Amino acid sequence: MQQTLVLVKPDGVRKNLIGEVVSRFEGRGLKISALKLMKISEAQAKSHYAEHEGKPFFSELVEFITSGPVAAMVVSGENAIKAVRGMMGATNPLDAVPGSIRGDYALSIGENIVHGSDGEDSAAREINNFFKAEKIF
Ligand SMILES: Nc1nc2c(ncn2[C@@H]2O[C@H](COP(=O)(O)OP(=O)(O)OP(=O)(O)O)[C@@H](O)[C@H]2O)c(=O)[nH]1
Ligand SMILES: [Mg+2]
Repeated sequence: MQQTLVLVKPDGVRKNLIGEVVSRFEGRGLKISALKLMKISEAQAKSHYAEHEGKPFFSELVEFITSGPVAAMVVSGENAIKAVRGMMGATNPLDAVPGSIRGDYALSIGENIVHGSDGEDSAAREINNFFKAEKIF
């Protein structure tokens, strides 16, 4: 059993894709263990994307992820981290296969609909960043 932090990013929320994303995970057999709509603060965004600090697109990344509400969720199941990453598709939607979320709904690397933790350490850190004091079912 693994838990992973998924965000439907502001572009996904604007495109009314929260239900589509949740439905794909549930259909696969993964569980939604926590879920909320929220606006990410600048500090929380910088912490979430700390690994990218110093890269040329960092400020753009923080600006985008704070540009509107996100749907934050904890997704649980066997090998949930890898399963979710596979369903999201490649970072650059132009490389994401059709049938993946990014391959079906995005065209631009800066606006690629979803985030999913990339490993057990980042999942634990990110879940703590978003659901610190909250119940995870
Ligand atoms: N503009 C721009 N954005 C980038 C670039 N590389 C990555 N990003 C953005 O930064 C986010 C985080 O990058 P990564 O962690 O390497 O990619 P990822 O793990 O597939 O995506 P996340 O699940 O969002 O973390 C990506 O989802 C992109 O939106 C880039 O070269 N240019
Ligand atoms: Mg990442």
